[in-house]
Amino acid sequence: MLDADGTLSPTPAAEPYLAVIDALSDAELEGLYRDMAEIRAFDVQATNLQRQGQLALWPPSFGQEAAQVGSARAARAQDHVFPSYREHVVARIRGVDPVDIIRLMRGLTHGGWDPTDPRNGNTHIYTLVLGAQTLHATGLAMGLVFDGRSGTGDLERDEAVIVYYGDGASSQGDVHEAMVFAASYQTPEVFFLQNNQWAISVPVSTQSRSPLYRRGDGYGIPAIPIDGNDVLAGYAVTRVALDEARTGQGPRAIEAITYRMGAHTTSDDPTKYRTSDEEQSWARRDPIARMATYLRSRGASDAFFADVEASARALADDTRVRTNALGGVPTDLMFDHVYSEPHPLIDEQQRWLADYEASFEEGTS
Ligand SMILES: Cc1ncc(C[n+]2csc(CCOP(=O)(O)OP(=O)(O)O)c2C)c(N)n1
Repeated sequence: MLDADGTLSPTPAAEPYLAVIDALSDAELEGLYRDMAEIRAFDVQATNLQRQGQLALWPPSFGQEAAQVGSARAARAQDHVFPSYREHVVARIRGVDPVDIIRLMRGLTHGGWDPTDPRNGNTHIYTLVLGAQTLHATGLAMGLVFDGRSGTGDLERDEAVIVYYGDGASSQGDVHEAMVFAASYQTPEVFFLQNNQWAISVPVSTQSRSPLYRRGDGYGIPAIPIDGNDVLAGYAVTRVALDEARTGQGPRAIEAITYRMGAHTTSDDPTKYRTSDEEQSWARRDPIARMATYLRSRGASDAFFADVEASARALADDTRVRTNALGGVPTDLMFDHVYSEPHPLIDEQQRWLADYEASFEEGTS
């Protein structure tokens, strides 16, 4: 709907979705921009904190803000969200404290947050095993059908599931099994694929010889490709797909075509496998810049943009301060869940590590 230069010029294929966009107020449209700008500031801060040794690893979401914000804002409060490991703004929109993501990446917790805590908006924990969350999501969606919590015709109450995965993950068997079960049981579920062009160093052309959304056909799952750098498309198409799914029409698939502008994680060096021409051509399609242009054309004020910049900076500052105060990794944690009962070898290793840690001047590494 939104061109790379920020002009609203919907194609004929966008027609059925225009009413969904028209229903958004100015404040809601500005909110989509705010979500994207704030999470980018957070993401840059988290990357810097990793470089300063404050966390072990960081998977940047830089460049994928539109796909994530649009789809997350499209979900209703009662929906269930299954992220992979890069959906920082999805988690934030649902209520997860972004510092809980940092705690996970710092090694302080195994899960990061409690999905059953209502403050976390039914957001399940990050899944680093590629594609596994699609099975978890389908299982939950099947449960919704069995329990009559979906498909009653009440959009405000019926529950649906959205699951995020990547182009690389689409090659995992788990994703295919999840789609077969979803189609068989007509689950109220949206498979939201962010095709960010690269599975670490493997290009999407190696993962699939045909566009990924076309795989939906093979399972009998209606699938739609969208411009993943257009937050309006992400919002409208996901909103419709979730509502179709929750009304008992079965699962839907969306392929958001986007680009990972940063590294895969802070352990990766993308200059080894992609060209700066490619990076620059995608930078010209930046999702945040195009939404800014669109909002300005609708009359958004300088004061609005200044306010977003200030709140983005405040989020980044808060993240830095709270991360620096998180403290060291509790070394017992890694031994706690190896066996369900005490084990002499584990006890010995735990004692060794405690002695080793104590040998440092500060008593901790
Ligand atoms: C089952 C499994 N196999 C391999 C890996 C190693 N691995 C981590 S991320 C990744 C690439 C994932 O690419 P994609 O699904 O496109 O998601 P992106 O990281 O680009 O968002 C791989 C192969 C893993 N985590 N899990």
